[in-house]
Amino acid sequence: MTPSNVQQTLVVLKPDTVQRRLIGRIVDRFERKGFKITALKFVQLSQDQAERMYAVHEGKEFYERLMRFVLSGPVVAMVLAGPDAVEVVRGMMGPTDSGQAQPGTVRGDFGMGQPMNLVHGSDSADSAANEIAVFFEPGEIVEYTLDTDAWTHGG
Ligand code: IDP
Ligand code: MG
Repeated sequence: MTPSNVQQTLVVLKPDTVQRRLIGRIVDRFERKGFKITALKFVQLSQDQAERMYAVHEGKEFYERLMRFVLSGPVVAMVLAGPDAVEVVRGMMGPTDSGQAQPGTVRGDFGMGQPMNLVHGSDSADSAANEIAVFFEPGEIVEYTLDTDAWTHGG
């Protein structure tokens, strides 16, 4: 078995997911894929958290609209662990514009555009570390073993 590059990544189920009652369906996809949930919370973002999460987009033409959207209702934030988690989660999400996303991806199956594209996933290991810190204290990340680890990634 090849050695696995186990990473942690931040996933946020955005306000449209919560309002459309799709939380369970989307979490289910990540669980079935084999990811391990190491932290999870249901939260209304503060302005400060939203600004930190989307700092790289400040000044872009869609920034104000994006802020209004992510602050419009509660979200689910979670940390997922697994081999190449950043890249694999991004693949499962699909491209930013849900209208262009392929069937089989979260955005392709449930979305029609942007900014309402259901899910956020970190785009690099560095972003993941910064974004996880926006939502979770280090003590809220739970390290544990699943009996199925060996069956999902040769643990
Ligand atoms: P990503 O979520 O696929 O990583 P980013 O480019 O990081 O996409 O943009 C962050 C979020 O901002 C997107 O998920 C989407 O909600 C929103 N967004 C990005 N580009 C546009 C746009 O051109 N129009 C409207 N909203 C956008
Ligand atoms: Mg992004």
